[in-house]
Order: sequence, then C-alpha cells, then structure tokens
Amino acid sequence: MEKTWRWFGKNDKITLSSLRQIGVEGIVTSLHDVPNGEIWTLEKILDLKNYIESYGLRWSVVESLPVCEAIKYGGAERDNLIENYIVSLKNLGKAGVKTVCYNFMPVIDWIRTDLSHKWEDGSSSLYFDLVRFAYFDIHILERQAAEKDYSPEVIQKVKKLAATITEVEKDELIDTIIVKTQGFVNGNITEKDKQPVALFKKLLDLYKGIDKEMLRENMRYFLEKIMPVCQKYDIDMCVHPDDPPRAVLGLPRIVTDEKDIEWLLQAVDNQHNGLTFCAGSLSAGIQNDVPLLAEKFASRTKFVHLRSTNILPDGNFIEARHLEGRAHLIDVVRIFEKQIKKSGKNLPMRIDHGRQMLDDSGKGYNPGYSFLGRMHALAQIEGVIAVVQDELK
Ligand code: DNO
Repeated sequence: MEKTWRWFGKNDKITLSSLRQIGVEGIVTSLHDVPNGEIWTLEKILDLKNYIESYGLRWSVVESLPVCEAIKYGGAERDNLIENYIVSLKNLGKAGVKTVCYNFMPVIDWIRTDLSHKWEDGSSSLYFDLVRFAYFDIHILERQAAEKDYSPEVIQKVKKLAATITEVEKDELIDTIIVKTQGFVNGNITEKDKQPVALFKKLLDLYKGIDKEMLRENMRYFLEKIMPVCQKYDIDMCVHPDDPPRAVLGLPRIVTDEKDIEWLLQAVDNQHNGLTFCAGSLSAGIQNDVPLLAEKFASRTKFVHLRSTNILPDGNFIEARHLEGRAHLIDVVRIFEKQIKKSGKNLPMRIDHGRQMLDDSGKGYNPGYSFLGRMHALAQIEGVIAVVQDELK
C-alpha cells in the first residue's frame, strides 16, 4: 500500500518536510479554503500540487471534495451544485489527481462526544458516549420525539446526567459534537459561528421527510451525473462510510454496513464508483465484521483508512490502538496487499486518527490528527505491511 498522510494544507502545523522524514509517500488533502459548492479551479489545484511535489511527495488523494447538503436532500440548487462538482472533478483530472474521497452523511460528518478520553498510560483518544449524545439530542437540540430513538436504560441515564451536568460541560459537548469535529471537515459549522445550535437545527430541518430510500435515490442521482467525467479522466470516487455507522438525530444514513455498500456499488455499477474502506468507522458498528467486508469489497476499494475501535457496553465506543480492537487491521492489511498483487494497482492507505501522546498535547492539531500518535501507528502498520509483503513473495 502507498503510505499516505492527511495533511491540512499550508497552514497545517505538521510540515511536509517532517512527513518526508517519517516515510510518508503521498499526501491526502483538500482545498480547505474553497467554500463548499464552489468550483476548484485548475490554478488552485496546480498550486497546491506543485507545492506538495516540491517536497518530493505526491498529492495522492483528495479528502474531501464535499457534497453540499442540497445535493443530499435533493434541493432546487442541486443541479447547479452538481455542475460545479463536475467542473472541479474535471480540473482535478486535468491536474492528474485522480482519487477523490467524499461522504454522503446528511448534516453531520463523524461524531464523537469526547476528544481527549484519558487512557491509563497517560495518552488519550477519541470517544463516543451514547448517553451524552442522547443528552445533546434530547436536551440541547430538543429534537421532537428524540426519546423514541433510545432505549429506556439510556433514557434513565440521560435523566441522571441532566441533573448533574454543568453549563461548562454542556458547552463542551456542543463544541465537540457540532463544531470541533465538523469545522475542518465539512464547513457546515465552524468556530466562527456564534450560534452553532440554532444553525445546526436549521440544517436538520432541511431533511424533514427525507428517509433512507430518498437519500439513496439522491445519491444514485448524484453518482450517475458525475460518472461520465470520472470515466473520461479516470477518476475514482471513494465514498467514506458513515461514522458511526447508524442513523443519528432522526437523519437517515446509507453507508453503514454490507447491505448498504452492496446497494451503492450496484446502484451505479461502475469501477469509478468506489469505496474508501474506513476500517475504524465500520468497526464501530456491531453488525460489521471488518475483515469480511474488506474481503468482499476489496476490488471496489480505492482508498484505505486504517484505524480500529472497541465497542463498550451501552453503545459507547473508543478508538483503540491500531493493532487492537474490532478492525483486525493485520487481516485487513493482508487482504488489501493480496488485492494489490492481484490487480497490479497500488492502493493509497492512511493512518486514520492517532492517540494524543507525549508532545502532542496543546499543539492545536485537529481532533484525531495528532502527529506523534499517528506517527507511532504508521510505524506499527509499516511493520505489518512489510511482514505481509514478505509472506506474499
Ligand atoms: C474524520 C474523517 C471524516 C472524513 C470524511 C470524508 O476524521 O474520517 O471526516 O474525512 O467523512 O468525506
């Protein structure tokens, strides 16, 4: 696999020269300064690409070219927005950047409730606590009939939490769920927004009446429109699974498990309609056997995220060490290395999230995207890849 790294552009505190030293080969990034829905010009793409190449690296994957909400809920502006998307893809194709990761999650991208869950050894990782999330849903968003979506045990615990939670904790929860984890990945809500909750509720309203079937049809519509340009420029679109892989906040989610992935690959049965195999996101779904999914979808996987989780009682989950947990990354690596051998085509892989450890704290890295924690995981995975490649000789 090609060793890639998610880098957030020229303002990222982690420099390309450091990445070069730790064995990174390719960069995963986006034009983070272009607002969602606007065209990525060839000029801007080439500027960043040349910058990356001047460090002896290559721009391997775009993550993400964000899909605007109106495309997902099927709003009046969707055709214009898809037109812009197509122009951006064409420009990427002309520049030779041909792997594009995106997602089709309504309103909210990945969800965590704690960004620095302490481990016994002093490091920390990201965490999802269902009771806190339900509290946010029921008491902060005050979503109509939200209680229905949680078990009586969870509701009981939410009541207890409501009696003790402080204002500071409430603010932190809002900041974690809809600001800090979202701003840098999709831009719906950013640190600049003064009233994130009100804004978020407006976004949720856009999906009133949109169920799983409708969201699927909107995804099919989008994919059918963009396939010709992907075909022409040999661009692989790689959808990122929903994280966590389940419906949330009354919103449908359609990339959660084997059936969903099967549906989307068949709905538009074209090699350019591919998958980002995010082992970590999939592993947070109790229904998912990660190596089994890797085996099944290896030929349509165009980009791999390596991370793992452990599911805890109550529907909570924690991001595990990369060689532990439900993702079974050793098996996953073996499956994709075999696929590479079979197809003769290399696959970009990035370490997805790392713990915060040693000198990572206080550096202002985006949540999950520590330097030392990810470097540590990369070294482990590099070892696994070397062993597997040796086995396959
Ligand atoms: C979080 C990421 C996601 C991912 C997008 C891809 O760390 O895994 O935000 O980048 O969903 O579109």
